[in-house]
Amino acid sequence: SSTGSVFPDGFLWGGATAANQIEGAYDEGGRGLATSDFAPFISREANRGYEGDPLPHNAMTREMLDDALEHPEKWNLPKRRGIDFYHRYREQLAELAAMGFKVFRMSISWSRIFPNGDDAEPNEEGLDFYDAVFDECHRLGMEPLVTLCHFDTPLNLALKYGGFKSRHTVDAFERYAETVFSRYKGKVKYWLTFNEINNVLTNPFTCSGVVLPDPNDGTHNPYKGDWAMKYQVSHNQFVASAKAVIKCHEIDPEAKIGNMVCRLENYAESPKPEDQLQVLFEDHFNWFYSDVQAKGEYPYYMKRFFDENDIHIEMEPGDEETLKAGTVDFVTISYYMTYIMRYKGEPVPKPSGSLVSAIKNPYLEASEWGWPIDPLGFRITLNHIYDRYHLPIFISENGLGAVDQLDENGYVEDDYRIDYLKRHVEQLGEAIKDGVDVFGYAWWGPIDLVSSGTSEVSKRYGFVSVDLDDFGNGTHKLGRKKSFYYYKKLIASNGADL
Ligand code: P53
Repeated sequence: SSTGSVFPDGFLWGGATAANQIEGAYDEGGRGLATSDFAPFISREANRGYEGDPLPHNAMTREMLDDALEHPEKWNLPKRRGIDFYHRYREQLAELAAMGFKVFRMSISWSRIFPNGDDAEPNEEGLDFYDAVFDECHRLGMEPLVTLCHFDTPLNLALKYGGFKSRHTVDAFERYAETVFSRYKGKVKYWLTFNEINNVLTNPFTCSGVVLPDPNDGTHNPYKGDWAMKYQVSHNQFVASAKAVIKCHEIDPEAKIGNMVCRLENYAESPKPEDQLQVLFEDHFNWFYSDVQAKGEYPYYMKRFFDENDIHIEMEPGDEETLKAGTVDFVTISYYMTYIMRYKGEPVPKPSGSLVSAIKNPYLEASEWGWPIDPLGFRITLNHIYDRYHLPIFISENGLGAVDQLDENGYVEDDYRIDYLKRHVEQLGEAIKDGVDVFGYAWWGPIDLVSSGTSEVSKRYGFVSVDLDDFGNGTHKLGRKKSFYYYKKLIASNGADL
């Protein structure tokens, strides 16, 4: 490897995005509506009000959805606008390439390809758009790493079938996956199936197209959720993911396909054995997702939870074989923070998604959104994952959302972001020295974009700034923050120059 660097040669440095958070143009190019087009803006003040209260931010009920469909003008729906990547991808990608990016993680908007999810033919204009984007990535020396479904199920599938509650949606997904694998064969080497597949537990609408009837019926509450439904949806998505893996290998044997989980690393609140036991329970709820996708079968530890909670997974004939045949080539995670566990007396899946641990870690500082900053936890989690699967790991997301005071050039001295990056890359290097096989690192939101949890643009992650506010005002002019130059130097030295 290059002088002074612990990172292997060819390490994929770069950044990650999602269609629903950057593209905009929600009603152009033949695109159909997606669940993400109904994720309302939630102000920082309102968001703060949720602290300690396990309500997901981007929950959408039937009632809210109907209202937003009928009176969109009453709602601020920033994911319809994104950062206008659809029209401005050339200049935006050029800025990322200027930092020396080797990889650009993005997602395809399913409803650009199949506007209703279950159309007879794909939308050629949508297919063309991604051809152009992938070509541009290659021209700029960046490998596209593409998520099939990142929180944006076609709305029609949500309304007609309850999204992934139904096997119809599984079939539609397989068809969509097959279509893009064939179309982009040779152009895309790395694929991911579902973004943060485990977030169905807290955000079934966003993640899986499940329209919830009523916010007070318990389905929104991660402690009291409708577990039977959520685990059935999980099963259906496991099958959909495995089918996509199988198709991908058939269509393009050169391509590699991975999964993506929101990694929840848990610490016990105290040395009390009961707290350790709670950690074990909570770990299981998180490992469950990567265990099924990486090992191809249901782990032993879920059976008791399912039995005691009257959860009966409906499997179709062949599902078990599909899961076994459709294991992923590599494992990917998002890593933002760690969580503290206190004994609850029974195994109860904890909140994930945009929800921070209810118990604060006194040893850690937190972001302005209350997300604890824990670089050592990154090293710990990487070792745990590698120990469990011995599969190559890609970091799909890691990053810091902050309020930036941008000057008239879109510049800000964002030392807080540099510090977060530096400390996490340091620990990534330690994990590699420990022997963990990591082949790439994608910073979440290398260009400012729309937040997933709250649809804020003012929760900025970027090294590149975008002149845009939470209400769609702004020129879209791009700027380079101090962190832009830091990351550029870091990449140029293959991680040696921190
Ligand atoms: P935002 C919550 C906690 C950890 C990861 O999140 C999460 C979420 C979802 O809100 O999701 C991932 O934008 C997700 C991205 C998202 C990013 O983390 O809420 O895959 O789409 O933007 C950061 O600050």
